Amino acid sequence: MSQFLVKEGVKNQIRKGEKLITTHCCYCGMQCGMHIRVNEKTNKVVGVEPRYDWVLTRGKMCPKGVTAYQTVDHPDRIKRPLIKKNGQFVESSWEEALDLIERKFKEIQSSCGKDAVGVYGGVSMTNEKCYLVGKYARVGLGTRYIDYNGRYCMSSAAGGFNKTLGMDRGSTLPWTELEHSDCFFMSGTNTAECHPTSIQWFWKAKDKGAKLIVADPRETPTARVADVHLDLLPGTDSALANGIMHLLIKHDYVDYQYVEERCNNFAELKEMTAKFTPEVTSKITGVSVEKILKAAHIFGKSPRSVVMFARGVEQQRKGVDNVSLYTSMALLRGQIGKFASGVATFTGQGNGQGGREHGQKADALPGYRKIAVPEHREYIAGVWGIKPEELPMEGVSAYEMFDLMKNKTIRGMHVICSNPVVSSPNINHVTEAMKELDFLVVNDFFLSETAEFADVVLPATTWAEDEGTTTNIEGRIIRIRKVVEPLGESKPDWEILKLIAERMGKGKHFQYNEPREIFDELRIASKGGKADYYGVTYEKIDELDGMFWPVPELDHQGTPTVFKEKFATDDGRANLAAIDWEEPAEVPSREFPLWLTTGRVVFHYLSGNQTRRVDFLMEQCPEPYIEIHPELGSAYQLENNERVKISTPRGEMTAPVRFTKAIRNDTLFVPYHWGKELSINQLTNPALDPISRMPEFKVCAVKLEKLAK
Ligand SMILES: Nc1nc2c(c(=O)[nH]1)N[C@H]1C(S)=C(S)[C@@H](COP(=O)(O)OP(=O)(O)OC[C@H]3O[C@@H](n4cnc5c(=O)[nH]c(N)nc54)[C@H](O)[C@@H]3O)O[C@H]1N2
Ligand SMILES: Nc1nc2c(c(=O)[nH]1)N[C@H]1C(S)=C(S)[C@@H](COP(=O)(O)OP(=O)(O)OC[C@H]3O[C@@H](n4cnc5c(=O)[nH]c(N)nc54)[C@H](O)[C@@H]3O)O[C@H]1N2
Ligand code: SF4
Ligand SMILES: [Mo]
Repeated sequence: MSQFLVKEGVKNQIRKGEKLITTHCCYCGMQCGMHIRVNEKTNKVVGVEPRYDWVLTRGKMCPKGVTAYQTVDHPDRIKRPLIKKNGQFVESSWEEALDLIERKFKEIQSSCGKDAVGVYGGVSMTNEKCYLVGKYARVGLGTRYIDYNGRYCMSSAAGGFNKTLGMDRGSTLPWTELEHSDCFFMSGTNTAECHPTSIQWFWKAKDKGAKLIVADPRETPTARVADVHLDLLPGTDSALANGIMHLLIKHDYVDYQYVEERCNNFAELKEMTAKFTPEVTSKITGVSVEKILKAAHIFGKSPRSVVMFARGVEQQRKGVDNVSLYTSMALLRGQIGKFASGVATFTGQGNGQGGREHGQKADALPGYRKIAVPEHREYIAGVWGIKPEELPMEGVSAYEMFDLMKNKTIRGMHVICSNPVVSSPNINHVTEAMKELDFLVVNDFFLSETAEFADVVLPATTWAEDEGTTTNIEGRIIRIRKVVEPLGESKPDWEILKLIAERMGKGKHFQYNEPREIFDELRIASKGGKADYYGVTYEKIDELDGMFWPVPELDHQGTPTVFKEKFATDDGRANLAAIDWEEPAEVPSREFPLWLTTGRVVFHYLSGNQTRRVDFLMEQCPEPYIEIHPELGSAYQLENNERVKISTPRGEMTAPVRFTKAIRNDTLFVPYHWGKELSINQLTNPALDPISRMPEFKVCAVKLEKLAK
């Protein structure tokens, strides 16, 4: 076991009879540094200590991070493989579970073709595992159908960054520079609740006079501390960004030299934004003219600004457009590639950045290579020791895989590290699709709502029981250390995939004894790609407090700031976006008169399968609720906390209303961390962005009804 020796100043954090292992949190993209306390006698995880010397988070953690250790030894952990027999899960040996998987996968593939078994991955895993999921699907199973939960998370940011900048690194700058910025323009991010430890950097900057502009239909804890809160209608981001750019041009805030030297399409952008006068923008977005002007002047005057956004703007049918337009705002100001300025999306999951780079996506191969490009196929086939023609072609996106399950194109499925029965839009359809499967395997350490549908559940390890790397919100590759041995008979996902690949006759391509060997292969596979990890080693990560990709050579020190001289597009120039605003896929009607948006609370994580098992977090937030403005509440003759029914054309649920003046009076907000009848995803709209195939989780039309007493 690799114990990272804690540095001098930390010694007083060690208690007698315990050791501290240095690692990072398992949840969000901040990847806060922490030391996990282990009892030396029992070798059990007993607690956590903050890591003050970690460069990004400096000892800060949020309520999820400080309780994450409680999941490692949790009584609900799955300790042995489970096989469903007569509708009940029965513990089995690994041998029996693997025999069954081999038989079923082979049966399905020999009668219906290789593509009849699909893979659904996730990015709460290390880079080593995420990389291997892609290889497992293409080489181990030989299927084209693989996609992952990042499709619901980072795909529109990726689409927008690729279009405008030619490359998708979530942040163009290291966040330790944020304290020197003068202005943050944040849209659709509730960073105070979703990346709480990032706030210290914004406060540091604010203490020096920096300004904060927040666009969100709700006055979130993030918006509450803003200098300007742009309380826009859901689904109107493109109009807002166009409106701000209109004013940047009108008031001469454009960095013309930068635009001239480094950007394409300025004339088209100017023409498109011409009609987005403050009055027109205000009419579409519902934000007052005064606030729009104030925001544009603050942003326009700031020497160093960072445009930041998250799922609020990305989880829309026009998410890629929104990202492209917000990114263009930063380009017009000449900010990208410079100190303490740039553009960033708040990467969601712990390894949301690294996990999207190495081939879990239907159209992608490691290092951001493309599965449709012949030279890319050839290179990766070479690394994997197969012929290029053996490499399957592009499959379909996450939500579209459920359509293929429903129509029996996909008959067997392996879900690894995701809970799509809770986290997908329109889950009534997803549940129906799951029922059509002939055979479902799920890797998880807790029985999730998705695992309940499985024929076989394989006990995976938690993040504390294996080593590897993740890539944080900044694009910094860091180390996750093994803290304790796997509980019971659980195994790390890479080992599970290796065992199944062996059963499928592909064992020679999966000869790994430890994560480091997978990482070494990933380094080669990513070499020469946009997300180049070739020069990264575990030792250099330790030495340098993490490494920012690209790292193209062994003696390279990493790239904290990207696009300093040129962009990653073919001509090296950024593409400004000239894009009109379009309505969301579904807008309020007489029958469904209100807007519905969904998102997160600080106490829970994603589908909730982990955080709903932590008592402290459940005490703080036991169930979903509907945020509603008191004026709207009284128009419906409701009292605070009264249970109501809400419905859309796709489904309905009941939940208590929570009165708050911090939301627009035409919009409802519901957090999505619960399953089955408590899931707001019974109602959400699966309309997909045409480029990113990201569902419109953030906008649909909803009906609210008072329940009969
Ligand atoms: N506590 C907690 N933290 C998390 C997570 C978690 O589950 N819980 N998950 C992690 C992951 S995977 C992710 S992806 C991130 C997500 O992080 P965020 O994107 O910050 O979180 P959300 O709550 O989904 O949405 C952010 C905001 O978008 C607003 N919004 C809704 N509709 C619109 C719109 O049309 N336009 C604009 N501009 N804003 C809109 C919502 O009101 C909400 O406040 O958080 C990460 N961190
Ligand atoms: N309405 C609505 N829906 C949304 C969103 C929204 O804002 N609104 N946001 C979307 C976003 S941004 C995201 S990221 C998705 C996330 O959706 P999911 O991927 O479903 O989220 P998780 O709860 O993280 O699911 C991960 C599962 O894998 C398990 N797990 C964790 N680590 C490991 C591991 O290392 N190995 C294995 N085998 N299992 C592991 C956990 O116990 C859990 O059951 O939800 C999306 N859905
Ligand atoms: S901010 Fe994110 S990484 Fe940090 S402790 Fe909280 S959930 Fe974990
Ligand atoms: Mo996410």
